[in-house]
Parts: sequence; C-alpha cells; structure tokens
Amino acid sequence: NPNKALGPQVDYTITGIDAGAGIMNGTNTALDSYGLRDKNWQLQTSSTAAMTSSLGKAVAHHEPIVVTGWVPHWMVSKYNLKFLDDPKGVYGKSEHINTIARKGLKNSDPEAYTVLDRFHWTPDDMAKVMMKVNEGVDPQKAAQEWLAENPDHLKAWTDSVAKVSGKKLTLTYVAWDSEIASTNVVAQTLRDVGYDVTIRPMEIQPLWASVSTGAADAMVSAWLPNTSGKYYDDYKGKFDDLGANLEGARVGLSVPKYMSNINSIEDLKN
Ligand code: PBE
Repeated sequence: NPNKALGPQVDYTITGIDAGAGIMNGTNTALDSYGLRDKNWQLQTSSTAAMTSSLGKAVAHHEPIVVTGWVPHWMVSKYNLKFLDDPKGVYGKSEHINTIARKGLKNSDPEAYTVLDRFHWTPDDMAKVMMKVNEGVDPQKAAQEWLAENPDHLKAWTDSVAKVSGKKLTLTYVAWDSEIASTNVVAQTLRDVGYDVTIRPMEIQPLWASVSTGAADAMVSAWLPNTSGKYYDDYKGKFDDLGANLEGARVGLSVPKYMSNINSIEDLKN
C-alpha cells in the first residue's frame, strides 16, 4: 500500500549482505547520517544469495522491500530496481574497480602483469557473465563462453604477450557475483597465455592481505574509492595498483520501481 508508511511494512529493515562488504559499512553510516536509527531502522546482515532471494519473493508479491544494491549486478534488471537518491552523498557517486597486484609481479611475471594491466571491460560485459552464472552456468564455463563470444577482448588483452608454459599464478577474490565473473574471466585469459591459474575465494580483509604479503599474485576486486577504500588505505604501499578494470559501478540503497513514493533515502523516515 503506497499510502501507508513504509517502515512498519518492512519491519524497519534494510535487507543487506555479508558483514564484510563495503556496502554494509556504507549503510551503517547512512543509518546514522539520515537519522534512521532513531526511527528504529536496522540493517539485516545476510548474504547476496539470501538478499536476492528475499528480493525475488517480495517482487513476486509486489511487496515493499529495501535492499543494499549495486551495479553491475543482474538483480537490477531482473527485479527492476532503482537507486534511492543519497543527498548526503554517503555512498559516494560512482565507483571503479581496480586491479591490484603483489609487489614484484611485474619482474617475476611480466606476461601476467601485462594481461592484468590491460584487463578492462564495461559493466555490460560483466553483467553478461554474471547473468550466465545466475542462470546456472559454472563460472569457469561462463568465462570461457564469454571470451569465445568476445574474441576482440581476448585479443586486446593477450596480443603479442609471450606464451608461458604452466607457470603457477594465484588470484584471490571475494565470492561476490561481480568478482566471481571478473576473476574467472581474467583467470581464463591468463590460462590462454599458458598460466596454471588457481583462484581462491576469501573474505575481504584476507583478500587485501593476500596481495599485500605476496601470498597471492593479484586480484581484480578493489571497489574504490569508497567501498573497499578502508582496505586500500590500510595496505597502501604494500601492493601495485594497476588502475581501473571497470568504470561506472555504483553502490547504494535500492528498491523495486513499483515503490513509486520512495525515491530518496530521506523518504524512509516518513
Ligand atoms: N559489493 C560488490 C561489494 C563489492 C562488490 C558492492 C557487494 C562491497 O564491498 O560492498
């Protein structure tokens, strides 16, 4: 019922994801900055899978729901979501995703370094791989399929890079849908050059520690400047920042478009 206050209809709850995600920190800040805590709003910790499942149920019944949302992600098109305006700028404007390598990779593995340095794609590209995985395709297979469908990208990233034979390389990532997609695509590209690539999922803090200590070779999961900014600052000077592999990402609070009266985070207070 769009004429009834939203809070009681959703138990004053924002449905979130895993506790370590940057978007959860951002949302806790938003609860304070917008005075939502005083109005009994709370952020529920869960996982991306549990959140998108709740979202799917709410949308099926045309019920209100407020979630932590971001792009690129298939949930936006599948469930027809909109971002709530953030007049206080808690979540920042747009985010980019950077590639971070261990110090010394450039010298020990110039071929891998070159591929990682060149790796760059668009939110649309990433969304296509995510969509395949969401439809049930194994992530490695989805990456292989996408590369076969996008030979120009594979060529641009590997052109005139010398082949190596079975050198070992470890990429770390957090098992968010976006990073499952990007990490598998980069791993597959590096395999094309002859690397024996292992990808290893972990929590966000160990992810940054892994490349900063040299335990892992690289990762392509650095959402910046806000979302992973704390880790970037904590480990600064201990890794090589190869720059953005994707621009035009965004994080914030999202609701289905049918919630026509809710357009700003401020509207949650009414
Ligand atoms: N995310 C997806 C992550 C980064 C990738 C937006 C859920 C986060 O730290 O919030």
